Amino acid sequence: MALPTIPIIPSSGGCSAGSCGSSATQMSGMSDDIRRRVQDHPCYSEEAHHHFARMHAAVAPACNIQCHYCNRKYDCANESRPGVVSELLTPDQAIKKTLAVAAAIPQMSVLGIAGPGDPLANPERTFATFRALAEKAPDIKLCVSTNGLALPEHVEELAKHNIDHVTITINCLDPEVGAKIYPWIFWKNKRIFGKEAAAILIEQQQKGLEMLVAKGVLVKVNSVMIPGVNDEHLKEVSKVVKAKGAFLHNVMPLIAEAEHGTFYGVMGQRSPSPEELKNLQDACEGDMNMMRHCRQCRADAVGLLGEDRGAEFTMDKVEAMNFDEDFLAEAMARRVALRDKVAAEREAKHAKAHAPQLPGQAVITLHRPQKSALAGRPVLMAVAAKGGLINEHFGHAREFLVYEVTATGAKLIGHRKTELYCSGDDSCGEAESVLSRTLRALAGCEVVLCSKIGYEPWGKLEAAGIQPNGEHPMEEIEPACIAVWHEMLKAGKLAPKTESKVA
Ligand code: CLF
Ligand code: SF4
Repeated sequence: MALPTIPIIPSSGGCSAGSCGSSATQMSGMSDDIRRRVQDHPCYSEEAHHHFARMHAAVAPACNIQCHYCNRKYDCANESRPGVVSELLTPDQAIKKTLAVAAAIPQMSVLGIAGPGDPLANPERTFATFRALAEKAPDIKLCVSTNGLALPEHVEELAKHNIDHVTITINCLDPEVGAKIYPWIFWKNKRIFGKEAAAILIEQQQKGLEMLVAKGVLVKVNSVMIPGVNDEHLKEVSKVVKAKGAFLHNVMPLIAEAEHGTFYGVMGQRSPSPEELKNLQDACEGDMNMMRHCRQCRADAVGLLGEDRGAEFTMDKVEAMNFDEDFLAEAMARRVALRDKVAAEREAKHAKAHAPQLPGQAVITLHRPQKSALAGRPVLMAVAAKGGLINEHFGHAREFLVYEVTATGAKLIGHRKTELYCSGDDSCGEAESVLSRTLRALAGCEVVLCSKIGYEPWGKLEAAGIQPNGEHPMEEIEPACIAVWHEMLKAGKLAPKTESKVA
């Protein structure tokens, strides 16, 4: 099947730092080749994550190392939140499921293999899946996430299959630190423990990174932030991987719950707070592009980041489908048409953001800083949105995107997960406690933007020092946040804070 031509979204040249979101900033210094490779990848481009979906094929059960944050009954913490993989797939099943998902979800642009073990500890299954999909759905990008131990021996094979997005989880450069994260590795038919094991793993990761960069493969580095173990050390990791040519660094919070049965969970190792995570990401950012929109998804995730449509594609449903040539060609044509449409919309948006200003024209709707606004302080705003638009009811939101809004623009800094507050049944006795948990999840935010909100949560948010705002339904996130920031400035609410309003 012939590979369709991919239109390139033009560089947002002239974009001042942060003035149209971190993704645009990230894209502005790139060559056309790199832009083409990342513009539709929901993990490598923040802007793309509003529009494009990924799917993980869970074909890799085994792992060649042990991480203290992992219990494989609960999935791969390299790339997933805790949760069992519902179905472990054979390569044949994975190929069918991928084609079924790519036919039903035209936003799907990437197939990743991220577990539940390590893809390169299961090379036959991993490469059999990639090989067949490269032939049957050549427009889908192939992506792999690995702990790096077996990476150097597979670099040639990865390059041969045109897999140009590789994630390596690198948690340390120092074996002393590594020994606190990895109790053992399985290396050359032997189990090796402690510092010696960590030293081998680190050497293999760094060698693999250098080899991939030399081949022109785009490398993202994931790091798990473990307070008191590697948090300070990750600044050095960020500098080194950037110097070696990594494209993006994704610092993720440790997930450690006793019920997951992981070493850290059982031992009570704490996870970082959202503020600690942001501070570390900010400290690393000076040296490289940081990913802020990771959802730590499952090794069998399906759909846009932050949603899971896996239940729609169980193998019994997939096996009943017919995948003839016409079916595959039509599905690919739908995907390509959607990508063209999104590219045109994004181009129009960038053109608008960088259009010359007419005399007397209001500037507040553009993502552009105003000199008069420079006195205002940064404000965290939580947004209930999908597809880049503020289109979610407060009570229906399963997550809120968190933006830091300043005089220079709105920048995504993370997300907060919530439980569904509103099930449509107003008498739900659970509502109170779920709402309380949502309020806790939004700690530190001063504004919540959503399409609609009920009377009761409105009052509770206000009492917690968070201003609800339903004035921008169906608007794009960044201009709406900036408009709210300017309203706050005008109302005199942006004087420097002396203490946090929210506990
Ligand atoms: Fe999957 Fe990873 Fe590829 Fe993305 S996920 S293999 S790069 S397609 Fe993305 Fe999920 Fe975060 Fe991974 S949000 S956990 S970074
Ligand atoms: Fe678990 Fe992934 Fe670590 Fe292997 S590399 S132990 S699957 S988190």
